[in-house]
Amino acid sequence: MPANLPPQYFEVERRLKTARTAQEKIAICEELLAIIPKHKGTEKLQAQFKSKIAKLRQESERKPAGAKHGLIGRVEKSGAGQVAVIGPPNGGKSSIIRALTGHEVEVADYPYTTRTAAPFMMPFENIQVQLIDTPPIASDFMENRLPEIIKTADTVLVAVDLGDPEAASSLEGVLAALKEKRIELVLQSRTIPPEKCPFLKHALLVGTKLDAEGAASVLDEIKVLFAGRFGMTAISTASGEGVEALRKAVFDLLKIVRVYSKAPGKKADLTSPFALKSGSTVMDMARAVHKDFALNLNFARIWNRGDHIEGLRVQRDHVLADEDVVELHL
Ligand SMILES: Nc1nc2c(ncn2[C@@H]2O[C@H](COP(=O)(O)OP(=O)(O)OP(=O)(O)O)[C@@H](O)[C@H]2O)c(=O)[nH]1
Ligand SMILES: [Mg+2]
Repeated sequence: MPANLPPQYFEVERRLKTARTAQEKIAICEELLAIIPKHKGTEKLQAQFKSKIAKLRQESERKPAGAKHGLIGRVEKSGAGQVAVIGPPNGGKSSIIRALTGHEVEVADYPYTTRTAAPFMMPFENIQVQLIDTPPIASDFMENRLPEIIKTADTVLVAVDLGDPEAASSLEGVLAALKEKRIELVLQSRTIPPEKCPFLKHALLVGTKLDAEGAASVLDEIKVLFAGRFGMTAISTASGEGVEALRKAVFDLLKIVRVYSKAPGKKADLTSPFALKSGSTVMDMARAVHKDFALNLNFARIWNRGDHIEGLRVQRDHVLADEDVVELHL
């Protein structure tokens, strides 16, 4: 079958011959990939460019100088939790982050727009959650340092492009690529034993481009195929549908409680909660406030407007609930 390449392809291809650095070559190959018409006759050519890009990326990452120039590495944690947003090329990862954080994250209609992992803060009520935008994962390629980022993140969002009729297989491709790195994404309600901690990660699927043609049926298909394996929510960053629900879903995925410290006789500062792991006790709260509190803690009193609790006296091992106001007594 003829490839039928447009004239623009040959113009860009000429630049490839004179490109010197790996980064330049990668950028040109990506441009070519975006130009190549997608049909059976160009499958081989597309595959050649994908593998060329993969090799160039590995080559450029091997050079120590690369690290100084923004290649990805661990992202220092900040805020109440760290969430890696991962997924296939062009799947809408950066758009999710842009919608949730309001930052000018780079978004474009060609694959491999995001080259390096970068953190952005998402406000949720009175806390900030750190979202990491990441380079894409394809079944045959993943940035060298991406597995480390996923392992250190608290939890994971996986973008699923609902505008792509092949979304299910590209999701399987992402999961398979992670499996090769011994990372398994699991349902958020599953308990992860401590010894499996960096390798098993709670994840939520985020269907993107809900406004795209055929999105509703792709969403149904993914829900059926992955039922029991993952929870799923869907958004359109174009119309704004589902964005606020996703913000809350990210908070729920993190499994944290927000608790406020209060001094006896004074009001609690409800603007700056401590974010503790769900299941944390009064003792954990005391440790977070100050080590002396933990050493000398006697009991605590708790208020919770939602649960109609008023100054309830509790012991050190009492498990805290979201929005508890805690008065520590030494
Ligand atoms: N119609 C529509 N298009 C969307 C939506 N979200 C993202 N897009 C488009 O999808 C394309 C890819 O979006 P990105 O957010 O850059 O995707 P990405 O996964 O970060 O892409 P890479 O970084 O290249 O892997 C862009 O053209 C976006 O405008 C949406 O909700 N609706
Ligand atoms: Mg991106």
